[in-house]
Amino acid sequence: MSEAGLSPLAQGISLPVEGEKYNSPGSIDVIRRAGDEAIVLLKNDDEVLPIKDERVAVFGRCQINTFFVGYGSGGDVKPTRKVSILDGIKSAGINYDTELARAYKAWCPDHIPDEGTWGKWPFSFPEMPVSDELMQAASDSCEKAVVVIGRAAGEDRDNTLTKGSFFLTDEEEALLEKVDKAFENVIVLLNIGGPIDFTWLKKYSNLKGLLIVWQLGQEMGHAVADVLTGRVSPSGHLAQTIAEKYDDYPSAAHFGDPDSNEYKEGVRVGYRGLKEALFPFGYGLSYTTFDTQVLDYKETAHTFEFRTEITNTGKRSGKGLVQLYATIPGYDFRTLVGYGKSDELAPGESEVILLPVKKVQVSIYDTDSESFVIQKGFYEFFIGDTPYDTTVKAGQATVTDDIVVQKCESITEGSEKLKERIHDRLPAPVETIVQEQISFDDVRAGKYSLDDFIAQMTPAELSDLSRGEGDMDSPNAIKGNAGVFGGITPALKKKDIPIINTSDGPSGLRVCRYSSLLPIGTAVASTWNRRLTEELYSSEADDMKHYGVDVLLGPGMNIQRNPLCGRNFEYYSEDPYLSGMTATAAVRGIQSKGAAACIKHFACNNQETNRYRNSSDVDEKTLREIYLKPFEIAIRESSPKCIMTSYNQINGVWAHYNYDLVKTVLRKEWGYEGLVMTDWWMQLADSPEFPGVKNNAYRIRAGVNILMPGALTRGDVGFVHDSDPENYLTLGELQENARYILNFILLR
Ligand code: BMA
Repeated sequence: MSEAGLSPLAQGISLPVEGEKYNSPGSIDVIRRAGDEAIVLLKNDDEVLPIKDERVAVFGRCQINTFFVGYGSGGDVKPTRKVSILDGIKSAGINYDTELARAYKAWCPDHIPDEGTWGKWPFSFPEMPVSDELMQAASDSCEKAVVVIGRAAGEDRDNTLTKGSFFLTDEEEALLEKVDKAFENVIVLLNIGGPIDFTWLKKYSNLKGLLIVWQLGQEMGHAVADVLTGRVSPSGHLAQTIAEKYDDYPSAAHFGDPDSNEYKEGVRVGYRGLKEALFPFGYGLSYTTFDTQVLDYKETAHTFEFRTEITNTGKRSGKGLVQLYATIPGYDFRTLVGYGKSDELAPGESEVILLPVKKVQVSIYDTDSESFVIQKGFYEFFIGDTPYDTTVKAGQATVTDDIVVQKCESITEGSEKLKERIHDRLPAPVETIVQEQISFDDVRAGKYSLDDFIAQMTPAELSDLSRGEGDMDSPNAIKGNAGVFGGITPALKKKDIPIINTSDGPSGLRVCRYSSLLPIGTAVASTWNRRLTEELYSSEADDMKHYGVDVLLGPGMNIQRNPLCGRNFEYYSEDPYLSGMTATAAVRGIQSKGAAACIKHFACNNQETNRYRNSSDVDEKTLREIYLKPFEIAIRESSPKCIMTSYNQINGVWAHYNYDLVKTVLRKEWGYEGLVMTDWWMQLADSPEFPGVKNNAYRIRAGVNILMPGALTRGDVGFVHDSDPENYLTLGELQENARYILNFILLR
């Protein structure tokens, strides 16, 4: 985003790193272990993997120019080191073709990939042509070939259906063809942030090994080598479907329109809309094999409980995964309702894994009754390696009558009903009863109530409290911060209200200091390991503590609706349950040391094209069962202290103006008490229900507490307020808004 007058960071310019080389204690180790467990083995014919003592020829320039993370606010992290795939192969002592490596090392510096500018980053890098002589020499001295293919996309940068983005380039295809002719054992490593085209796979008969190694952060090369050498058996499983071809994806025909996208596929996202796939959701091979039994199953008032046992039935140690799927009456697909990752199991070793399923997890949204209902009918549960695998029946249940589990209010009806709701629910103002001037410290000390304090605040002070200081990289916080709020004016400072600082991002702190670069979100989800995920993000919490960062703007957790979405690397999965549970673990890790997580982007931010203005047009059932569900799970399971509304519109209403999204669903139905902030900057608009109420007044009426980073530029009219709610924000609304902000600061 480049806007005259905004800070370099706000214009997407990465700022230089300062200060000492720092890695929080244990971060290097947990980042590597998360990388180890994220890698997904898709193909291993003739047990071509792991590499034993064979000599290996490594092709592909991304062995050197490895993609460690995607682009944008989630990728601008400055780690103390970045271990490339070749570095990892070398340090693991793999017997690799040094002549070939030398050729790549000589070629790459002369063909430095163009870094690009904000939103124009390269999806891929030019590939080095390999001469016949070099290929011959390599095949003469090596038994196996490894080919690294790299891709990246990001914020403001959706993938495109072109060669070099979703499709392979001619050079990449030529390289694969040459290698496939020269070697009998070919292994491909996909250094990617999300699914690409796989139609090329069947062309190469000697391609026996296929690994998605993702973008694994600073320790990437070591994690890749750990799996290549068999130091670790791969245990990653797909968090999204890999279809035969792009057009198979249920959203393929309704993605990427700059103005609006109707989610015509409804709930049929990913595996829910596909009877089969090239590599299904949940799929992942190991160097060993596992068998899972159901030891017992019982139904209680509110749960279905499964006790399972997973056994390593192979010859190598490894971690196994138990996935539990349910059939739900009325749906012709099975739904993920539980999963558990085992510890490292030696051959023959077993582990009992408990899978408690809350009955509400099999409820569906009934539009007529505006409620979540466990429908009467027959439910079956299966343990399987994908939603299509019904090998092991785990249990069944018959529900004799519909059970309403949550009464809701329709949030996609017209403006008139919304206007009534808003009118009926305007919060009453808080009267001033304490004459003595109260400070925020007095409230902290319990001398006065928060409402006593708020009652003494003027409308101007309340207004200033509801916005950030103005721009990113505030001088009042660590260099490179994303902006501050709280005591941002002399009047608010005088009241002892502290400054709260925010920083990106989900894969590491985006500050001008050395901090850990973690694996990307979808790689973390591919571990299917909640304990490890929590441990990983608690290492980022250490960085936050070390640098005094109050709020992490992450995790990003929108549903991966379509493989072209540029921010899929940051997000977790196509499945609401896996997304919600991974986010839950991440929030627990981030908040484990007192800092705040800010889950984002609420909601339906499923494409980057025209992200500030496009509208995600979604029916209510789909909205609630798929796109809001991960946020609901994370809020109910981990109480994130903040949530960020998304840039886009939802059914024509911007998220940061969406009363029903925030006050009806988030506050009223989910009981969320945390802080709601906008994404960075927001569009100006008049309220359709109250045309006199516009911009920040419209935002606060919708319940979005803080405008970040706060710039009152873009012609913002600021606040007006009166006791005339038809045309003005009321004092009660401003005070209620302040209560959420000050409660957040109190409870931080
Ligand atoms: C916006 C979004 C958010 C990010 C914020 C601050 O553009 O990308 O995800 O947290 O900027 O950098």
